Amino acid sequence: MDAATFIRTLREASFSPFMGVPCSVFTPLIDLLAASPGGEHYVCTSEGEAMGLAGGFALAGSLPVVYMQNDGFGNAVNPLSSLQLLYRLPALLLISWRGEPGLKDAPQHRVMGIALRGLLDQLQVPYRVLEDGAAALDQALVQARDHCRTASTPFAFIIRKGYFAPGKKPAAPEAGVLCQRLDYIQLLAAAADAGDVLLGATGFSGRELQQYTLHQGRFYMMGSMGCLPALGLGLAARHSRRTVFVLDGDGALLMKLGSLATIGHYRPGNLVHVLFDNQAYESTGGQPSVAPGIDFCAVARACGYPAQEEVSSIPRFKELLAALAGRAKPLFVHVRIQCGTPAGLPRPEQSPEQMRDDLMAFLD
Ligand SMILES: Cc1ncc(C[n+]2csc(CCOP(=O)(O)OP(=O)(O)O)c2C)c(N)n1
Repeated sequence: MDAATFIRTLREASFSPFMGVPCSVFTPLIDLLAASPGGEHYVCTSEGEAMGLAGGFALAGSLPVVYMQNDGFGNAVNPLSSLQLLYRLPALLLISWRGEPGLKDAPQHRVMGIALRGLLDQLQVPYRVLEDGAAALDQALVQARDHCRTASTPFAFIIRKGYFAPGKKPAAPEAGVLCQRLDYIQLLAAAADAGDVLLGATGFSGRELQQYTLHQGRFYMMGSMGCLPALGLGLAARHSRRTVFVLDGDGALLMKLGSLATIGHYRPGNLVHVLFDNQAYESTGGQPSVAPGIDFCAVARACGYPAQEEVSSIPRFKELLAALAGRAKPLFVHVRIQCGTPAGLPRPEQSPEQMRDDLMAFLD
């Protein structure tokens, strides 16, 4: 399906505006939405927030469209159950079907890939798995609009990988003066003590950490987007003699920005929170995040981190690493990077259980 036709058909059927959190399945759709200034489109920090936003539009008489990965459907369930279904507020949910049974996908999608339809059934949200072609879309839209108008609650389209035909990629921003994430990750892995723990978030931080460093105490948290700082806090509390490094992305941190408040409150004296800020959801196709303009160090400071650092060059990062032992912690490091990861960055060969076992053996 061509994304432009899809958007036009939804709008003609009165569904708009669009909002959500990216999944690579929606890249052609989001690229187009982002490129058309006239069409209302909201990039949200979490799927739950997108549902709240959709609730506002529904109260104002619109039929909003919320796109999300099925992994993010978990975040949407709370407002879905106690906002949309409680107050009877309609919406069209576009849910990607990662981990579709029988198809190969990354391990973090396995459970939700199986559970998605059952969860929708349990919540009494009617859905259709969208088949290819304009006729199938027209039919599904008639059903969705009837449901939204009569029942006044959400209807879901489940969207398979490859449903949207690849679109024209937006022009890449000019290579700037900023470095890429991997330059920093390799320096950090080389500077860390052998006993330190390096945790990488969902997205490219975790994948690069896993693929391109040999540090023994490393862990790639491949799903549960936004939960890494909290996981780091738990580990840091139990391993106070090790420094725990949390390698975060702007999209992941924004999804659970409240972690800054929790860490700032409990103040683990052995945690270093490194944010790789490329102002984009790079690993799902480079869609822009709402990071531009956010002073993350100021947020961390206001949340109680006793120390913060802005970094936008390698020499500055090296200085920081050399002085790390003497710095107050939790330390927040905002590293400004440009998008870019080695071509063909593979997914890890180890299973999630293997990664868990490796880390636990290291910590033992
Ligand atoms: C709850 C949830 N929503 C959406 C996704 C899909 N997803 C995986 S990685 C990612 C982007 C992460 O962005 P960022 O933290 O900025 O890291 P980057 O991709 O730039 O390395 C998204 C949206 C997900 N895994 N989980």
